[in-house]
Amino acid sequence: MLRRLSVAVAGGLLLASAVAGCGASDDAGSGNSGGGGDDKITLGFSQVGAESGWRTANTKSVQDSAASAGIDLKFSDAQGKQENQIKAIRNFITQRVDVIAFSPVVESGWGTVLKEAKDANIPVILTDRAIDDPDTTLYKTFIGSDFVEEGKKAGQWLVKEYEGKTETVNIVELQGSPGAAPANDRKSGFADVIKADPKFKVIASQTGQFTRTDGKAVMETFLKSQPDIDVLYAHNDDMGLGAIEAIEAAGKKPGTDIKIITVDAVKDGMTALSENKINFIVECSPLLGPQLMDLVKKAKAGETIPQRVLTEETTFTPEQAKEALPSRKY
Ligand code: GZL
Repeated sequence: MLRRLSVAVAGGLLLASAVAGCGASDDAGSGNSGGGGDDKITLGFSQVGAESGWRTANTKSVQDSAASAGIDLKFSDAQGKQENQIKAIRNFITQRVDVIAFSPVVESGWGTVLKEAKDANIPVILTDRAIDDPDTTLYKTFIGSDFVEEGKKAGQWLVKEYEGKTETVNIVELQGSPGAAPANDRKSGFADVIKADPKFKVIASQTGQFTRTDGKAVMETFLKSQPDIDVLYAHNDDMGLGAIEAIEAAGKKPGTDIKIITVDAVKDGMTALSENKINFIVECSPLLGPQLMDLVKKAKAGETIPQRVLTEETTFTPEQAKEALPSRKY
């Protein structure tokens, strides 16, 4: 599904909707294009890891877009560890890359290494996830979703789904990886909306590390310890898909016996949604590559960049998933 690239700048905020599939070129961008010529921009990129379908699609978008933009990409996979990201950023500084971009695996603990990048006069761009450091001069911009809004959209769907009902709604929650901005914010956004009605009760909430394996294991424990679960809210599709396996193994019907809300809208999640095994998905686009490369060029050229580039996303019901699936790029 193609959405027009709409750009509106207001108070340093650039609103750009991810144009699904447009920027991520189809050629198999190799990513590491080796040492660039003099005028070629070199970008050091530290990725969280490869924990989910979303992350895989995000990595492809960054690598393909760098290749299409003629940017020399030095790509590092942190395997989910902050210390690996800090090491990678220090290596990028030593290598004197032109720009550093990264998706912070957790919100805290970045001040020291980003100060080193700033002292080395290397611009830094945050992609996908934000940090909680109050010093916003440590990075040029943050391009990514509003995770609080995503949590609110999930809560709003639930409120609507149970409108007029009075009986208690028992909710279990699979949180993303501890300390990650999407985990913190999707939890708070959802809680903010459902707190308006005391019938909604979160009876269990635990991290599933954004992975299918952990999502399945934690859902198994929920099913054993909670006799009456009405709803699962999973902070990403992958944990929701793992939970579906556990729910089916327990002889229950996902999407019917236990309603499921997830976030991301990757292909496997959308397929489960189209089969009514998931009831509602809040989209979080991984296709940040094209906009990131534009920002990298602007940062290198010393141009003014909005402090926040917000990616615009939508939501999907089973019917909408059926329509969107054929053209889904990830
Ligand atoms: C969100 C991203 C999250 C996805 C997960 O922008 O950081 O991390 O929702 C991924 O699937 O693991």
